[in-house]
Amino acid sequence: MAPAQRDDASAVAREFALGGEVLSASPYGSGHINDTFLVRTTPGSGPTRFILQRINQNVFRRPDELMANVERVCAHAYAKLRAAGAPDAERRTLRLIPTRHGRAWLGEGPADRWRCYHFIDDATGHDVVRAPEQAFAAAKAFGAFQSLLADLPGGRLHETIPDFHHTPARFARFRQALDVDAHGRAAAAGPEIAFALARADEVAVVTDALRDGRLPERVTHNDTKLNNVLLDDATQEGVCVIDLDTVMPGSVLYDFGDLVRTSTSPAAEDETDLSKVTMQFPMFAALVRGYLESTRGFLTPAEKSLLPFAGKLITFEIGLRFLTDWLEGDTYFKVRRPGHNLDRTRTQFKLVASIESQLPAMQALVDRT
Ligand code: ADP
Ligand code: GN1
Ligand code: MG
Repeated sequence: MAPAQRDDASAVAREFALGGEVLSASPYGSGHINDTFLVRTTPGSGPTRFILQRINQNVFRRPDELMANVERVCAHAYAKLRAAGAPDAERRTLRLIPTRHGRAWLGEGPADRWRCYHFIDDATGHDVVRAPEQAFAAAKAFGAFQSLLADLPGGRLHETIPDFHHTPARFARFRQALDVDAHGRAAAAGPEIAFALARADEVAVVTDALRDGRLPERVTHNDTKLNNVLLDDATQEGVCVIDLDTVMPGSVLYDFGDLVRTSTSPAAEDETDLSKVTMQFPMFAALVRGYLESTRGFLTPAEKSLLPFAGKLITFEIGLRFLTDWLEGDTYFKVRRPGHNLDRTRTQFKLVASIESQLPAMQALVDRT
């Protein structure tokens, strides 16, 4: 996808019912998928900051289904929070700003799809975890989000990316990319490829259990990295879960697993000094406490027991996806330097190794909680 131009984004922002005049639209955030802009307006009847996003249609092939999901999820979450008397429901869930023509999003046919959200003030999405309190807050917020959507009316959500967390399918795609080696890159990733191949027999644990009914399907977020929940700048409390593009049927283990991947290591996802990458046990303990606090009412014993393994599985799966994208020529994730996806792979696999060495202790903690 061509990088979005600022001028484009300002012009697009004027298509939405923002209340004031658009002053600027600047690239914003560190997401790997969509083009995100912070829009500023003159004071009108309401707020002066908004988030404008162009949906990545290379990744999301059915953007109208995606937006239909987002619309339903936002409406349900907001209605429930208000009904529960939450004093700050406006900050606790994303809300779509309609277009000037009263539509929930902009674009149709082959055109780009754009949407606009209220800006959540005084809260931040962190790329790296700094304190157990942040891990606790993030896990509690994602658990509460699952709880909020447990009674979503209107039938099953669309699968915005089929088999998104089907680890065996991800593994098969990796094998295929390795066989083809279209860019002659496999030779440079010998240790990473060997690491992946050595773990082939563990990839189906969760998908098999879902298929056999040993684990329930639920509405899950599926992209619970730490920077996809905004934490209050003053209190570090979880304020708002964002990035709703992959909210769809899934397993809670996908969500908890990605929290372990992104909220236990003190190193960035693309850190090149691997000595910094480690699964910090106090962060894991905080994740477990936070997550169980908001999910105790519905989590089954089978789900709870697999929480530690899920951390390993999802970290491995995302590492596998980075490695596959590297082998396929960097067509999926945004990259900012040569070898970026390979660096990300190494970080994920180092973290997998760290989790593996602590898995018995992680399991013991969960089992006695
Ligand atoms: P991507 O799918 O590319 O990750 P996100 O939806 O996560 O895109 O948005 C990118 C970044 O923009 C987030 O990490 C967050 O910092 C910021 N952001 C997104 N929505 C909002 C919002 N409503 N209010 C404030 N910041 C937001
Ligand atoms: C992407 O959209 P973003 O940057 O929050 C990706 C996730 C990966 C993550 C790795 C739709 O998340 O699946 O885990 O990068 N999202 C999609 O950082 O593929
Ligand atoms: Mg994001």
